[in-house]
Amino acid sequence: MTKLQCADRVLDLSRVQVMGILNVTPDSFSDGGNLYQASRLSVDKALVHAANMVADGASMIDVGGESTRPGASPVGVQEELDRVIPVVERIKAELDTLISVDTSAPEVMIESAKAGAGLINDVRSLARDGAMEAAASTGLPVCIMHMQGATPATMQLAPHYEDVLAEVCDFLAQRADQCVAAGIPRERIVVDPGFGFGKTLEHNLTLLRRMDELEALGMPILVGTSRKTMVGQALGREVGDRLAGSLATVALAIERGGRIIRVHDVAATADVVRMTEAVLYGAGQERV
Ligand code: 7PJ
Repeated sequence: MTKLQCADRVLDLSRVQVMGILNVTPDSFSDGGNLYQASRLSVDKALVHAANMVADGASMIDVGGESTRPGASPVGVQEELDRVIPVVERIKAELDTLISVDTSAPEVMIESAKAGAGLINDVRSLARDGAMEAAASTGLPVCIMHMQGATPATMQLAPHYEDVLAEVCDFLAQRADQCVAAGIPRERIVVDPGFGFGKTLEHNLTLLRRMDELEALGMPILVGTSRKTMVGQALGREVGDRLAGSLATVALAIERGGRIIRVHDVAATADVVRMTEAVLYGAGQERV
């Protein structure tokens, strides 16, 4: 479980790794205008942002072309391909880093793998038609995430659980079994409790408090709390003012077994990761 084989790269999970978020949606890297196009300029900007995150300590870049914010509208496959693939190709050509692709679309999984991606990150846990087969055919590791409700458009309507930890844990265990049955080796599966995906503030806080219970699944845990509404609600902060709150969740998540930390603010997070690991395991020591 300490090493993840990602195409031609190996991710060492004996140390906590930082995943930098690279959104390639119209509101993030467009050149203005209504229709996003993978113009040279926008791909250049995405590359610069990725390079900065790598320099700041990210060991992988998560490229996402679909907005999964609550209530977001769906994106067509061709549009998602047009957003994502040129950026994956550029990062692969110019940066020495692992590329992850945040997608639920089988076509995007397959084309991303051809373009050099090393990890598939699907908030819908490969539930779309053909997604599990597509992911398996790439041979890449996958991150499966818990979400209550079928889609981001509806997930926040009325989240309800009897026991949020048990339900998230059961879901991930079942989904992992299905992945294995579809030909994805268990050693290539990463699990994620899905902070903010069909959960109230109290659900999210409980999930984080008891996240160590997910370690029993025996698969590496990815954590994504960066700038999320749970931080905003707990602190009463707008999205641009959630760094300190997000960092607190990172330290707590690492203590509870988080191995990959998905964030916007890489430099600050990398320091929190190193400091937390130093306290937990001693300076310069590795957890095995
Ligand atoms: C997550 C994600 C997450 C994983 C997003 C946002 C929303 N992938 N993609 N886990 N969140 N694995 O970043 O606010 O929590 S998009």
